[in-house]
Amino acid sequence: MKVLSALFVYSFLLSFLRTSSTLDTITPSQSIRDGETLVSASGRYELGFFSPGSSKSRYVGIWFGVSNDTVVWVANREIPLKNRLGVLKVTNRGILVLLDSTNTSIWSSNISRTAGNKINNPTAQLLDSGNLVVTDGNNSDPKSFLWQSFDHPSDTLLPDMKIGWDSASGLDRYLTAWKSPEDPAQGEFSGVLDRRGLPQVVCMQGDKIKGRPGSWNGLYFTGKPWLRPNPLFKYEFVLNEKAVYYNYKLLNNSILLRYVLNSLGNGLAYRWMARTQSWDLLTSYQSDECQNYGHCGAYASCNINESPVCACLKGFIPKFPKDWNSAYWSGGCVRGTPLGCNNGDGFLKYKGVKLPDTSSSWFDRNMNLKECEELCLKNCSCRAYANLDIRNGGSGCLLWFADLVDLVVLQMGGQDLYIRVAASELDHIEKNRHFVQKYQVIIIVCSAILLTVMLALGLVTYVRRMKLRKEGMNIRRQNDYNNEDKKEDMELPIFDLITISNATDNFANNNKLGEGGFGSVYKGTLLRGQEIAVKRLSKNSGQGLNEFKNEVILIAKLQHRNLVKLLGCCIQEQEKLLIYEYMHNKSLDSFIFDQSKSRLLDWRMRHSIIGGIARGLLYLHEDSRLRIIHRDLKASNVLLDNNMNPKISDFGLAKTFGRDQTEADTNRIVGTYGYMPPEYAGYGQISVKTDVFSFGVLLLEIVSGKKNKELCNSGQCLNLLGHAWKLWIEDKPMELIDEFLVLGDSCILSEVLRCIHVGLLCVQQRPEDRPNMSSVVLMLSSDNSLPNPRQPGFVAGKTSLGEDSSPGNLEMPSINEVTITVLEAR
Ligand code: ACK
Repeated sequence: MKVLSALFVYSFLLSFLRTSSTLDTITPSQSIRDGETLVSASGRYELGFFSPGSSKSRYVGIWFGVSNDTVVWVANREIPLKNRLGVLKVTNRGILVLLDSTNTSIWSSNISRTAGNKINNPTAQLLDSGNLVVTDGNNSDPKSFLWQSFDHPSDTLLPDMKIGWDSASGLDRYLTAWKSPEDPAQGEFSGVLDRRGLPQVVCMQGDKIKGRPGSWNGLYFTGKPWLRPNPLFKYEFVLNEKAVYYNYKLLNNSILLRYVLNSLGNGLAYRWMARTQSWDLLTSYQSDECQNYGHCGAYASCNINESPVCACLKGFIPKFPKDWNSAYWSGGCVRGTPLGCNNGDGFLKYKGVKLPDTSSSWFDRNMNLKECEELCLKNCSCRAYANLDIRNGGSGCLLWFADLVDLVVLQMGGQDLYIRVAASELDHIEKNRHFVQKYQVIIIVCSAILLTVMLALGLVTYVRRMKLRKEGMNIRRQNDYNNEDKKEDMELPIFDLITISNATDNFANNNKLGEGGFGSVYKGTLLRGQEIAVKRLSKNSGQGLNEFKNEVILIAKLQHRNLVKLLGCCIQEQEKLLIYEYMHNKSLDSFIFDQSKSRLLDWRMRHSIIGGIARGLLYLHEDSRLRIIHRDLKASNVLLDNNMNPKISDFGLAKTFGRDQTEADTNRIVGTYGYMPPEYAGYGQISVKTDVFSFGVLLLEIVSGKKNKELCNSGQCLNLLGHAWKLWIEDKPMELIDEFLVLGDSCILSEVLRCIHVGLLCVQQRPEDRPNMSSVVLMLSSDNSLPNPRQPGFVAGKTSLGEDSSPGNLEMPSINEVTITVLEAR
C-alpha cells in the first residue's frame, strides 16, 4: 500500500512538474498529453491539443502564445481525436506520432530528410519561429532537420515559411484553407505557386483558379501593389534552377505577423496589437468583381471604378455581343482586325495594370524593352510584352503566347503592358495623331469657332441658371471639407422638364414604379433608349427644397458600385425631379418579403447582397470625402441591378458629418421605425452607429426573410430583434434562418450563423458596443472569432425581455415602414 501511495505521489509530482514547466522539446522518453503543451523559448508559440470553435474534436496544433485561439498549424487535420486521451510522441527513428486512446497512430510525420544512417538522439523542438522541427540532438542547422512543420503548411504563412518548390527536398509547399472555422480539414481553397511560365501566386478553388495575386515584378506581386516594400516585413522571391519560392521576413522581430488563407478563400495579413490585445488587419481586403480570376474573359480589362467594369481592349470586340451587352463578360473579346503578322503589327501601351496570367509566358532577365518588342514582333504567336522587373526603370523581358486573361486596371501601382494589334488598328490611332499634326491650322480655326459657339452656349446656360436662381432653385455644392464656407457650382446634368415628361409619358400611371418617402417614382426611357427612374417630389411632401438639395448634392459627389447612380436632376416650374439609373430588379424588400420571389434569392446571393450593402455603407462612413450618415437604411432603400448587385438609394435624409465629427444631436428625427436605434428614436443622437443598427436589422431580415415587426406568441410579443435575441440566448440561432435557405444547396451554415452573429452585434442597445462598418466588413469576410453580443435595443413589442429598463428596452413604437419626419422630438 505504501509503495502504491509513493508511486501515486511520484506520478502526481511528475505530471505537476511537466505542466508547470515550459518545455520546448521532447525526446523519445517523453510525450505530450492532452492538456500539456510545448512552449517555444520566448513563449511566442505553443503546441498542444485544441478544439476549434464549438467543435468537440481534438487536434494537435501550434498557436500564438498571446492568442491561444489563433492556430497556425495543425497536425492531424483530417483525422481528429474523439476524446482527450491523445498522446504525441517522437520515436527513436525521429518520427512524430499521434496516438489515440487505443494506442493507434492516427497521424505521423515521416522523415523528410535522411541524416546519415543512424539517428542517435531524436528530439522534437518548437522553435521561436513557430516551426516544429525534429533534429538529431540539438542541431539547429535547418539543413540537418529530419522533419519540419514549415514544410507542411496548413492555412497560415508565418515569417520565414516558404511557399513553392526546392529541388533539395523535392517539396512543393502550399497553403490550404480550413474547411470551416470549426473544421481544420483541407477545404476547397489553396494558395499555390504556379510554376508554369513565369511563376505566379494563385488562389485555387478545387482545380480552378479563383484569384491571382500574380507574378513577381521585383517589388511585389503584380496584383498586390500595396504589398510593396514597407517597414514591417520584406518579401523574398527566389527563382533559379534549384528553387522557386517566396517568403517574407520580419524587419522588426518584436512584431507578430501572420498571413492566413481563410475558409472563404480570402488571403488576409494580420499584425498583433498588444495595446488592444487583438489582430489588426494589415491590408484591407476588398473583395470586388475584378478580383475574380478572368472576370471579363480574354482580351478585356476589368476596372472596378468604371461602369460597366469590363471593357474590351482597344482593337478588340466582344466575342458574344449579346452576352456582353447583358453583362455576361466571361466570354471575353476577340480581335476586331486579324493580325498581319509579318506584314507589320504594332503594340498599344496599357499603363498601370495587373499583368495577365503568365502561365503561358516566356521570360528573359537580360533583355531590355526594345529587344523584347523586337522579339515579340518576330514571333507571330506573341501577344504582348512587358518588363520582367520594374525596379530601376525596368529590365528583363516577359512575353505572352496565349490569350491575355485577367488583366486588371489598378488604382495604384501596376505595370506597363504592350499589347499586339494589327497595323490597321494602329494606323487608325496613328492617323488621328497625324491628322492633328497635319491640319493644325485648320484645327486651330475650327477650335476658335467651336470656342465661340461654346461661349454662346455658356451664355445661354448662364441666363437659364439665373432664371432658375430667380425661382429659388439654384443648387450649389457645399464644400465643407475644410469646414470653410466655400461654395462651388454643382456639375450635375440638368434635364429639361419636357425631356423627362416625354420619357415618362407625361408621368403616366402605368409608368409609376411606386411611392417613395417623398413622392412617386416613375420609369422612363430617354430618346436614345436609356432607361431611367425618375423620383418626382410631391409638392406637399415633407422633402422640401432643403432635403432635395441635400440629396442632389450628396449623391452627385458619391461614386461607389453599391450606391445608386444619380444621372441628373430637373427643377422647373413646380417640379423637383431626380433622375437615376434604372435598376431592373427594383428593391430588395420586393424580394425578401415575398413568398415566391424570395426563393430566387439563395444564400450565395443573399450573402453577396449583405456584403455589397456593408461596403456601400462603409464608403459612406469612411471612404468618401465626407462622413455621411444615411439615416434611412432599410430593405426598400436597397435596389438591385441586373446582376442582383445591391445599391443603396434615397439619400434625402442623409446627414453630412465633418471628417472628424463622430456624433451629433438633432431635434428632427427622420427615418423609419423598426430600423432606428433607441438613442436616435429616443434622444435624437446620431452617429455612424445609427446606420450600423439599421444595417443589423436589415441583415437579420435578409437571413430570416421576416420583417422587423411585432410577432406575438403565447402572450409574449417580440419583434424580429427580440426573437433573434431569444433564439441566440437559447442557443438555437438556426431557427431564425429562412426555411427556404436551409433547404437550398448554397446554404453554408457557418456563414449564415456568422451573419446572424454580426447582425446581433450591430443591433446592440448601446451604440458604443456596436462595431463600425469597417469591422463589420471584415467580420463578414474573415473567420476570426467574434465578441459575444449584448442585448439588442428595441427587443420587445409590448413586453420586454430581461429587467433592463434603459432606453434600449423602450417599447418599440408602432411599426410603420414609411419614412417619417418628427420635428422637435427631444
Ligand atoms: O420596390 P420597388 O419596385 O422599387 O418600388 C420602389 C418604388 O420605386 C418607390 O421607391 C422603385 N424604385 C426606386 N428607385 C428605382 C430605380 N432607380 N430603379 C428602379 N426602381 C426604382 C422601388
